Amino acid sequence: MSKRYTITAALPYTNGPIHIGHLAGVYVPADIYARYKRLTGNDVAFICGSDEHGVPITIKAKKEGVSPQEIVDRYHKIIKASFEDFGITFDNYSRTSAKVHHDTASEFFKTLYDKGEFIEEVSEQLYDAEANQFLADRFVVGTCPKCGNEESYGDQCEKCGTSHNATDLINPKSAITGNVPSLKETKHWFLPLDKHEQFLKDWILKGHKKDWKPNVYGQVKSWIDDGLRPRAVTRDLDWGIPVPVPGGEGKVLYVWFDAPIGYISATKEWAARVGKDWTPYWKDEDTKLVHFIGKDNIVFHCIIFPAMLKAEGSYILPDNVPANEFLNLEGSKLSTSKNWAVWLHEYLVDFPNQQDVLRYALTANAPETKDNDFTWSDFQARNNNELVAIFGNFINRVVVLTNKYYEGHVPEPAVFSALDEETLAAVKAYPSVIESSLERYRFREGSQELMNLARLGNKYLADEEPWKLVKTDEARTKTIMYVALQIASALATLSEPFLPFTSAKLKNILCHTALDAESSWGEISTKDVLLPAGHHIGKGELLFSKIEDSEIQAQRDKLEASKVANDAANKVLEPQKETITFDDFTKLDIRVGTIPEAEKMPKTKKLLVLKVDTGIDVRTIVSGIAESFTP
Ligand code: B3M
Ligand code: ZN
Repeated sequence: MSKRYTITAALPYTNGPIHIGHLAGVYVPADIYARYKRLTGNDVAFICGSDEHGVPITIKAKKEGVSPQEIVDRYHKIIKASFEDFGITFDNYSRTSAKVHHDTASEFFKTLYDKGEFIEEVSEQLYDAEANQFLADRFVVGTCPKCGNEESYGDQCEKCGTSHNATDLINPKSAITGNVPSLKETKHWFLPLDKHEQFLKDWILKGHKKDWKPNVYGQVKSWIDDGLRPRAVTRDLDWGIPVPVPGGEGKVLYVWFDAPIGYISATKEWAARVGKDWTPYWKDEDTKLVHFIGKDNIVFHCIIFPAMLKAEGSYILPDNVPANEFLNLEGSKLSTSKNWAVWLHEYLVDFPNQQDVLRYALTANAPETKDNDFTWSDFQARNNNELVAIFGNFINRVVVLTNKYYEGHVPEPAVFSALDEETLAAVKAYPSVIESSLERYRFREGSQELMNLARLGNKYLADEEPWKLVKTDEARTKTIMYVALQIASALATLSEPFLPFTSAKLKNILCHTALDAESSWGEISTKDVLLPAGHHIGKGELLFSKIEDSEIQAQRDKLEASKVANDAANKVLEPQKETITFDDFTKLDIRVGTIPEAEKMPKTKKLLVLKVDTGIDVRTIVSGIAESFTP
């Protein structure tokens, strides 16, 4: 039955390009799900956009000496292009600097304000007097009160995922100056999460959310069990959405207040563009809202945003939040600052048109239930042993033999053997096998089921050996090729969510569009014939090609070079002498001299001969500055 789906993928912070960790954790699974839902006839809004507010962007801008706007403009473009390059089929990729978002977020805040849903309170907040700045979120680092991680941010500890107030940090330090902050009074608006505790308990713990992934359910339960407290949803910062109520001058909305509302504004923007009404996607109880995120975003999507939506009153709540764990790279944590990453735009330079290989390797090894490791050797094995040796090999044989024996026409089958019947029945079952994985957000399993279908085809051909039979039994050969072509056709359709570029190529080779009713997902289980006898297919093209050891080594070398550069940058030299005291220092006679005479040293390019008057004596100094200074 057709249903309406609002599928969101976490809005990436626009302070850098995106890497394989983002793709594996959020965007590939979300895209597989959205494509699958569309293919099975549902009404889908797949929504994302750039998260352009928040401290990470301000910090990056400060570091580069440019405006935050310049940073977000630069990375919004790069990130958007990467998503397009990898076939992520957002219905809308918006940005939180868009007017529609500023309006929507302001309005949302005002509604809660008018309903009396906030606590307005003057309290003491961390302040860096030297930087003349309140220290919120990533502007302050300290020890997490829950897990003891010494590098927790003011609003969230990335190690244990807990969200807290900056004043909860133990030994806080300013990320701007390194100073120990002082406390200064300021007014903010707080969302009383404690007030929503009962609702959250009923909704998540007592409700039907037991089908959420154990990692998500477990984290949420532990936070609720620990007790919830009011959280400030405004900040003393100058980059963000201005607080739209009296007394809010000079303050902005907390980025985690405005960002999830970005899903709503992006839906509005999309609906206006395609001439639809956005409201059912967010307000109709029959709509299924699903948030794809990484595990560090769980608290915001499972506690804070639902509390906001509930307090507002007119919105639906998420049906599921299938958060993934983290992906590591060759045994170490992915890191933007250490350049320990595989950047999507760089990958495509080294492996042009091989988006599906990365999509597949990341899905087959996705960090669904625990942190997982991406290694280049696994990437190579997934390509060479599965995509090339199984999927590609099967398709290649089918297409080449059909062209060779029947000039590209699907042959008329004779009598089906028991194995043929069994094989055709197995093909019919595959859509529901894959669906059952995807419905439970098990994308790894789904990708392996797809590969099993290719395996089935490959084994069928290897066992039946039509290339031998063709000399002796024409009728049997035709039947075998007919069966193999049905498998190929099912693969073309069922691979679309996982391997969209390959699926498009394969549909093109099999001339799917020439079929009366284009073979669709549902028809695979209901129709007896996918490619009818007489249907003409095209010539083959190789779907995948082998990746050589040298290509893999080049990638490892690239990572090794990052490590070397990084180690050099962080190298701490052992002190060669003891540190002197200031008194020792004052014993030095340091003088400013004047230069009464300077001339070029004959027969040299770089040297000037200087007379330097120190006030005590006049010395001659030869200095290598002649290329930059004239005498
Ligand atoms: N920008 C965090 C992140 O990039 C944040 C997600 C927002 S989703 C509303 O990990
Ligand atoms: Zn922690």
